Amino acid sequence: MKKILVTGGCGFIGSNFIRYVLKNSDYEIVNLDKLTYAGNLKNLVDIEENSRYKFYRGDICNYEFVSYLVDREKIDSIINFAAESHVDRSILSSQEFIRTNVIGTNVLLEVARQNAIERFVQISTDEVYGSLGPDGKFTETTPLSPNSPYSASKASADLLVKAYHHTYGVPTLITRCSNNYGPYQFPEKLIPLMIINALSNKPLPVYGDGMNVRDWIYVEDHCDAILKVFESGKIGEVYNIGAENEKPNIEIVKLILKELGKDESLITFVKDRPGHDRRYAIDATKIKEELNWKPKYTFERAIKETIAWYQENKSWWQEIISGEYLNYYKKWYEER
Ligand code: NAD
Ligand code: TDX
Repeated sequence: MKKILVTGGCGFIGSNFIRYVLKNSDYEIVNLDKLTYAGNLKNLVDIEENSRYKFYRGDICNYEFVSYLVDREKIDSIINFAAESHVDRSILSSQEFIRTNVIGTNVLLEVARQNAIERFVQISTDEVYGSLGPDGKFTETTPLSPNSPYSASKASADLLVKAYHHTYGVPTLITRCSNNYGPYQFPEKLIPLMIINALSNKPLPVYGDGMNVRDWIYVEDHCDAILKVFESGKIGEVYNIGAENEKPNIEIVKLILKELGKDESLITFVKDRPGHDRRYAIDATKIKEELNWKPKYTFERAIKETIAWYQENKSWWQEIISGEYLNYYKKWYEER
């Protein structure tokens, strides 16, 4: 049985991925997570007793610890989800983004090189390609042109991954996915933030004119695509992942309000995000044709399920939106 080191497995996508892999394969999973503000052990309570799962608290920037762990657990492959992931936080302060996203990835690559790891999958993002005008989509050959400290740190990590493959032959793969939504997403991100504010009858803060476009994919479809890339992707390659579902932000916000039976007067247009990318759109032809992947969920179905999940799991998010989250919310939405 192969053993995969999943980093950042207590975050949104990582926890969904671990659950998905335990259900749909027979791999063993070792989860390494620092438990930053975004990491939450409650995201995986239902599987913590699973005999194919083990958790370690630790930092991917800690070379000695990662080295020890990979050796001790006899890890075969690494899938790196661990990151600082929120664009707005990277605008307030970028240091942690460079540390975890760049230095942390470098540590993992070094350990992979020294331990002859069989496959190294880097979970990147469509944001490394920058911003699109009204037409066209990102393909795997679109030049990297990141615009935020977050996306610049992710693009830097991608370049290191490429260099470690080219120079040392580390067997790497990179995935670049569009915006995810689904259960366990931290409420700083658009969809959970709007659901939670609507449920709490608080203003829904829309940046700029609300016409920035994002391309949305249900998290389980993303997890399924990552597993396909992990198992069948060609070493050294990049795979875009997306579900052809572009929507202006304001449309998403109105849909959430409608679904919850709340009034559109809750919408508040607020100061724009500096350097706000206008549009993202993913061309996923390569993964569809080469790896026979396609999304299983329609947006109409999955957004309803997501809204219902937040309605049914109030205690999960109520615990989160106290403390650190309140400080961040105040700093970003009220003091800027
Ligand atoms: P998240 O912020 O919800 O989770 C990140 C996790 O990484 C947390 O559990 C955190 O504790 C952990 N972590 C942070 N720094 C660490 C460190 N130094 N060492 C060990 N663990 C650390 O993020 P997410 O939304 O689940 O994103 C996961 C990955 O997917 C990221 O690499 C992100 O760039 C990428 N991605 C996200 C999206 C999206 O829409 N959310 C889209 C495309 C790509
Ligand atoms: O309060 C808000 N108001 C608002 O109008 C927030 C939080 C966001 N927005 C807008 C900004 C974006 O146009 O909604 C859009 C989506 O914002 P985020 O949820 O912050 O996502 P985005 O910046 O697009 O980045 C996401 O997708 C790519 C993830 O956070 C990244 O980790 C991933 O790489």
